[in-house]
Amino acid sequence: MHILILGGDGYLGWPTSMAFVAAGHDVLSVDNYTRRRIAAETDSYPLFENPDLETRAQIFNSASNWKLQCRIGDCSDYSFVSEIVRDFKPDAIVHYAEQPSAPYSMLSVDAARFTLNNNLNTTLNILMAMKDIVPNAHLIKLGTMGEYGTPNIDIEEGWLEVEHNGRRHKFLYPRQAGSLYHTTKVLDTDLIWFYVRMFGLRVTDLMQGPVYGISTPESEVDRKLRTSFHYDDIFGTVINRFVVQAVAGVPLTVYGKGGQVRGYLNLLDTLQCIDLAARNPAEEGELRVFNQLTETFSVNDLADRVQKVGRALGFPVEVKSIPNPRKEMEEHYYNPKYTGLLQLGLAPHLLTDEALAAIITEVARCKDGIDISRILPRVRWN
Ligand code: USQ
Repeated sequence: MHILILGGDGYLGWPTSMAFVAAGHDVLSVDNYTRRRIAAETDSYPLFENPDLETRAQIFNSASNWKLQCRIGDCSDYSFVSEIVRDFKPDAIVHYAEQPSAPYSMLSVDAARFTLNNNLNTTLNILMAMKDIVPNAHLIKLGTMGEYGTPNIDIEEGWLEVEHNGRRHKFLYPRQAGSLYHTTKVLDTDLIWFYVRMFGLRVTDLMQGPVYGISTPESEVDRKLRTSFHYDDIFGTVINRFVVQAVAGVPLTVYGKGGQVRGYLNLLDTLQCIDLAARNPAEEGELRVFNQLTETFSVNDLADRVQKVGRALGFPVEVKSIPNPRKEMEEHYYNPKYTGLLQLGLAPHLLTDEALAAIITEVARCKDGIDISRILPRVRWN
């Protein structure tokens, strides 16, 4: 397949680009280094340096017989998106090209406006380019479990059958996000559903939970091919942050009561899910939604596990609740369904003690790169 990856320099975009090339596809990976710019602006550097996309592609290509192509450009600019879609003629488009940080989106009016403009314009440009140039292509869009929020009923996979006054209709499952970033994903979903209804596009929306992990098979070849691993409050996701805190001797930063439950998955499983979606495209005129997670944990569960495994490895891990910088429920019902990807063949890598120990050990090798001034939260919702 011709696979276009938008946001190819990111935590998920880079390993996805390598994995698709290694599986034999023609891949064009596109980025404009927005995450690198925001990271520099907010003093949020990753644990180890990552060469830029073009350099990493060169390293990857010269270490193998593969050819990962890349382009640097801004997907919120329609002339750029239409040009690459016209030239490359993708069969599948993987859309990661969004500002992905909830805390950044809550930092200031400028950060909020950038998040809204960038994320919505990029999604619109992709849909317009698909409609006008490659109407049969399959869009694989990264949504987020955070679109649903934490409702007091079971979370279905994307859709809800409603009975009202004796009649039934299927609607998009209600969404109520907890940050402006998550809200842009809700708005994306409405935009996508409109284009699917009007123009018969094929779309898979992957409602992903927080991802953890560093290495993937393709990054084993050269350490410079590892993905960007953030542990700061802006770009670091909670498990990756806890692992770094455990290694650095900083008490694990449980926000508030720690009863916040989310659905998590290993980076390796993100790659599996994207591959499964690409090999099993949505039908023409279908918005197919999968909840992309493999298990659920509360923040307290995660802290207990990292503490237990970290201590067994010789790190004196402590856990400390700190005031929650976010506005979110700290004790709540949470029961998401996530059978769709399993039915397509997903074989989960669960957060076992061994898996956690491997990540802690890998981070410990980079201990000198940890700057503990980047750990405590700097952005408050209120
Ligand atoms: N949390 C802590 N301590 C920390 C960091 C986070 O208690 O040091 C808590 C948060 O308050 C939240 C939970 O852990 O309740 C998850 O936080 P997170 O920072 O790992 O995830 P989040 O900000 O929600 O965003 C991440 C990705 C985002 C993706 C989302 C999936 O950055 O791109 O969409 O995970 S989900 O969380 O399901 O919405």
